[in-house]
Amino acid sequence: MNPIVLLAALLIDVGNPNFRDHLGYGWSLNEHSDGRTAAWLNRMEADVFFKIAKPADHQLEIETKIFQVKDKIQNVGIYMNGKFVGSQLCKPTNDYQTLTYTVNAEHFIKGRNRMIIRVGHRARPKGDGRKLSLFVDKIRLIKIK
Ligand SMILES: [Ca+2]
Repeated sequence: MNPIVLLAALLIDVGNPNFRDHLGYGWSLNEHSDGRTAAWLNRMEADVFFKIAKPADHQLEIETKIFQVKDKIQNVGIYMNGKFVGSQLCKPTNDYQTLTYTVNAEHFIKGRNRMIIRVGHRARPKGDGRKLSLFVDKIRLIKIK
């Protein structure tokens, strides 16, 4: 675990080997692309682990590019410590986008937290053996109050 704490924000730089301990089940390998470090989700859900000293309301931001599945709008749901937080529909774009969620204090626990990112769709790109959905660059948790 190697979180950078800045202004009460927790940043997980996905794709950077120094942050790999934050990622559990559901992630493909670390990659470099578009001048960024990132990793694909290659399952329907993926685990993210992080530590919090004291539960508080946070804004969660996931900076990601999606693998577009024909005729489908990607839907991304978040579970924190087993409790459903919310879901967002992704914009159908090949650019990076930031998905934001409000996570209330009661969703967190003091110490090690487990977040699950759950996707609605994944698909196999041509020439790639994996079934992909989100290419995640950064995950931020920003304290609201
Ligand atoms: Ca990154």
